[in-house]
Amino acid sequence: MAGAKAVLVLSSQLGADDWARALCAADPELKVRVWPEVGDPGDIDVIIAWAPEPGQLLGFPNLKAILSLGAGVDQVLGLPDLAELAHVPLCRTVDDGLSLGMTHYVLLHVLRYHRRAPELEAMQRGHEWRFLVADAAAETSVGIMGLGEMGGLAAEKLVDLGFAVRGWSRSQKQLAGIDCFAGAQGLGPFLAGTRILVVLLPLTAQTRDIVNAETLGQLPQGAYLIAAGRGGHLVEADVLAALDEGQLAHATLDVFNSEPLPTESPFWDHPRVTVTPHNASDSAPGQVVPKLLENIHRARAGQALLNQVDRRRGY
Ligand code: NDP
Ligand code: OXD
Repeated sequence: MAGAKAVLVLSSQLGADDWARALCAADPELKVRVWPEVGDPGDIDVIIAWAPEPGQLLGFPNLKAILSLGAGVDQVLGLPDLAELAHVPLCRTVDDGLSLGMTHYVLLHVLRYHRRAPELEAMQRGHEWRFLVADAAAETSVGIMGLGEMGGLAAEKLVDLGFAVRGWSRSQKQLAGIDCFAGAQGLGPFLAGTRILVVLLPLTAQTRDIVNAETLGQLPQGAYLIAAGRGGHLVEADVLAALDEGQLAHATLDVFNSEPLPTESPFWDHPRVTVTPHNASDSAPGQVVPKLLENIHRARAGQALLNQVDRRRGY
């Protein structure tokens, strides 16, 4: 296979041709193929993918690495193919631009709730002039589930803006200005003091369905939900019930059980739901390609890869 090594890009959702072009522009020597033009499967030593279809990762005898275009890898880890590929490392995307984009999304929607934008918009629709003020930021508690690349930066920026920030993670953290909670025993106390809940967890066996009647019921009444991790975190019927009962005042949802969100979903027309189309943040090829190239070189040189996923942990 010497001399014939090639990278295969497969992503129907994320513009595989654009990624292939960006890779070739950054490294003109690199041989890049785009699914389904695979050529000789024996040439393919690295696959770059977002959400492969079952079977798409199989049949490449010289595969050395799978590089995910997502920060989350549940859409790859969920494939039955992975059992046969236990020897092939899987890496995810970690990118400052992606974290910053997510931070903008979180700030946009936290500020929207903090400054009572939904009420102000309703007042405008009703031609109602009433002096409506926000609480002090220090009295508005924002709780972030997941203090990793996404949640960590968003939490830091919310602290800078004066909010009372708390975070929940798997392992205990000590972060300046943030009230940190961890593990199953930390979840209840974390939720009890959270007015605006931001979900930025990876989707794993432990976090699936974590936003449910029981956890929502532990928030103070009239809390807000901002969900931008994965749709599998949400028990959607419980979110709707919490909205209808007033346990949740409003929800901003970027991720759903089924995407694209089905046209018949009650979320579309719910007066207290903001729907965004899984666009909270995005990786720009220009920023991510150098990291993909670094991992391709490392895989070919037999070196440790960057941002390798711990498959047992699920993220
Ligand atoms: P990281 O792996 O950097 O961080 C994950 C965080 O979640 C860590 O703090 C981790 O804890 C915590 N966590 C994981 N499992 C548990 C658990 N069982 N209990 C408590 N905490 C847990 O991921 P990122 O921040 O890079 O990304 C998070 C997710 O955001 C992605 O998996 C993806 O699903 C989603 N995403 C969504 C986008 C969108 O546009 N909507 C864009 C990009 C990402 P610990 O620190 O202890 O390991
Ligand atoms: C990601 C995403 O995981 O865009 O990167 O959701």
